[in-house]
Amino acid sequence: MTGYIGLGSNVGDRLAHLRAGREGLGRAGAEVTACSGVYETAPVGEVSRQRDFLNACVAVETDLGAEELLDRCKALEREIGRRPVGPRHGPRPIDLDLLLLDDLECQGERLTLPHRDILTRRFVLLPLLELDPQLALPDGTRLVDALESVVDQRAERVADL
Ligand code: PH2
Ligand code: MG
Ligand code: MG
Repeated sequence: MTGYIGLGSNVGDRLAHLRAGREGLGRAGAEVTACSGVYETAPVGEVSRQRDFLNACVAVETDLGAEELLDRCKALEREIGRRPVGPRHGPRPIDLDLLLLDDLECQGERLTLPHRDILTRRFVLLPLLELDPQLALPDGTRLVDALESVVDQRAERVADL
């Protein structure tokens, strides 16, 4: 299966955390086949007074099922130093979000695919479109068409992953 995973960090050495995430995914059974650049982005969500994030996305090939891939992402987040406390949308050393997995659609307590925030977050759209400018959701919605509604969200490419 082909998947897309979003990486984010706004605590400590943000770039090192993203790179640890990218490297850890390979060891966890999700072979990284392409990496976007790294974007510095304004925080989106309930906690607005926090440090800017670094965000990126990777494409992966995996034989894991969606739940197993999610479990391994959570384990990797803990390995890189994330503790399961703190406010929703608050600061975190690493966030690994499963965005898309083939054309899978599911809605559960732990996992929703496609990720519910793909179309409303510039820090997700820009790196995903770098990986595939034609990318669309399973229902056919093209990601490029969502860009104009999020132009007010600050995001600047600052590094390679
Ligand atoms: N993640 C959040 C909440 N807000 N804002 C930016 N810019 N980047 C993120 O990765 C991010 C966020 C919750 O996961
Ligand atoms: Mg997130
Ligand atoms: Mg998350």
